[in-house]
Amino acid sequence: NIAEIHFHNQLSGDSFPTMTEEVLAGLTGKPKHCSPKYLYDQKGSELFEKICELDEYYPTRTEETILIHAMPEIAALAGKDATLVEFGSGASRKVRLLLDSLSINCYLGIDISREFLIESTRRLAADYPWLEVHAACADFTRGVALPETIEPRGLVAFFPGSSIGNFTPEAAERFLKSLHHLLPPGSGLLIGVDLLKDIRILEAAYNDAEGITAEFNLNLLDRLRRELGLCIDRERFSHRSFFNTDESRIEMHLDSRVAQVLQFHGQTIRFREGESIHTENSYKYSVEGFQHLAARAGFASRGVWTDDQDLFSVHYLLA
Ligand code: AVJ
Repeated sequence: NIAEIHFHNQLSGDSFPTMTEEVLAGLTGKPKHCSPKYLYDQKGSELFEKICELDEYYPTRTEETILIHAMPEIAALAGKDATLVEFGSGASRKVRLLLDSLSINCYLGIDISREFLIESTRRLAADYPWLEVHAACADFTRGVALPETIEPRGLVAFFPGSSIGNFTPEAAERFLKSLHHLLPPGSGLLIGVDLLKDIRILEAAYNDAEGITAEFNLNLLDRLRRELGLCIDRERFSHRSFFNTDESRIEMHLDSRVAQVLQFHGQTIRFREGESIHTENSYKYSVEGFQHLAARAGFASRGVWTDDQDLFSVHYLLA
């Protein structure tokens, strides 16, 4: 049972800046930081799937419940014979809910994690034999483009999981503007957005008891060591995440347990004891706050659904 997918490689190895340059700029920056997209190598993508199943990590199951309840309305908004484009498709699990209930001919999954993307979309193609399945390996933080073989008609973009929260509000607005530019008028954007809530619930979701989130964060160091040859020791760092109320975001950091010095491409990188690498932001919004942001990017709200505890929101926006 061989399932065919159409694969598009949009991650060119020599695109500027390269991973080495970006990581070097982050580690020599003040404060030190690293883009969260580098959390998703094969191992990182697998660890993220484990996070999604944790008791403390409410976003995944809450978004799924909301989607199931809202499905009749979403189906009416999406119309017939749609092409579904998923940003950050990961394990392509949530999209199955849409494929089961909407009228979709063609699916394009876009993800930065190549092997993970290919495996997930192959499984999808095997399970939905009538579906035309495309996979594009791309870093959509550098801009969005559709492969030429995708017809830009009846498009529904799907951006689940509150991955939009990784962008600052300004960058989120720029990203949504570029999506708005890409989508022909009448296209939809179905987007999951995590909501502001009790700080204890938020902080527990990023500090799980099993330590999977810590493992996910620390895996970044293993990746930098393996792929870039950076001599960095995970034993010398610890995971920390907390809610920054002023910025309305969860921050994830890797704190240096000791004072240490690293050499990387002719640069000296010094850490004070306790100094951190800021590895992720996860912004939280109110429903209205996100609707305003989307409106500034040119989108009109056609529907918004939440769960009964107001943990998470799903928006249907019209381009
Ligand atoms: C995939 C970016 C939505 O911010 O909740 C989960 C990533 N980081 N636990 C999030 C994440 C730590 C996740 N997003």
